[in-house]
Amino acid sequence: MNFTGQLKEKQDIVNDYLKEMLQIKGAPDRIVEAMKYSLMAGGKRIRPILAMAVCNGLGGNERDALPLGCSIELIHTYSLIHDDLPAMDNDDLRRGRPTSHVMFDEATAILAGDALLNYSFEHILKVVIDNNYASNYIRASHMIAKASGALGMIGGQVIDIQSEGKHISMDELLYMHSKKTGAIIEASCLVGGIIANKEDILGTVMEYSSNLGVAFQIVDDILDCTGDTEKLGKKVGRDEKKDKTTFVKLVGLEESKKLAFEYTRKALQLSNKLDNTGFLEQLTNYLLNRES
Ligand code: GRG
Repeated sequence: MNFTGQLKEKQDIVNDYLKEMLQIKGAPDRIVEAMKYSLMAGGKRIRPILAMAVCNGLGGNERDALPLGCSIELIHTYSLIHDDLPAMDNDDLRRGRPTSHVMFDEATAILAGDALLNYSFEHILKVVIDNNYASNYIRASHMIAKASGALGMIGGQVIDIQSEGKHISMDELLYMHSKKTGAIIEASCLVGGIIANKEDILGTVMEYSSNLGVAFQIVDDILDCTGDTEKLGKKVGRDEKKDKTTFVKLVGLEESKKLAFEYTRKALQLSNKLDNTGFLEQLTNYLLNRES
């Protein structure tokens, strides 16, 4: 099967698992509806797929990384809902649909994000219990919690908000994105390595994923300038409108493309140490050349 087929197969596995996860009985219909609305609106599912790919590449069973990978997808979706709120980026289109606060209302969007975050950790603990409190599952769970909190994604978001309308340096931009975007991408890959029980190679997984995270964010910035709303499922030109420092603003479009290529090249040098099936390499290239 070619890469596109393999990717689609993995996206289907993730989507089936997420659908099953959201069979929440007993909660008010409105909150479950709002959780499903954002979670099942599409999305590339790269975080759970990275967890599965690293796990598989290191000799584990990719299905073992699926439950924690999907918990990360819930955290990612909550961050998108909250990031789109009027108090943050105030966006009205996400994953090709009106954002949660537009479709429902602001209070429901806040609560849907909160509910996804809480449900993610409820599910993580269930996975730990189901695996007899195995230490690698506990370590992987700790990794996810740390990456999504003040030391990771939320910390990065705070720096992002504080930096709006200001000039920041390349080092500051890289630091902000290592937290805001990178921490969760790194945690996804590390979860794959930890679940595969390959502690000795986690340093390489970390290095691979931090390079991938930077490349991913640079491409995100480039797509905000050159991308197509229809394909991206979100409005373009938002960074400029909000006077954010981006890679494109700092070094220009052509240099940003070179930078994305360079970080991807560094990630690719490491991907073959993590996976001899070639899937991770193809996934890394796909993320550089994506249009959405
Ligand atoms: C509000 C708690 C809180 C955190 C916000 C991650 C984040 C921090 C905000 C998301 C907004 C954003 C544009 C982040 C930069 C890159 C990024 C994470 C893009 C979206 O990820 P994709 O491309 O989206 O994987 P899909 O829809 O494919 O899942």
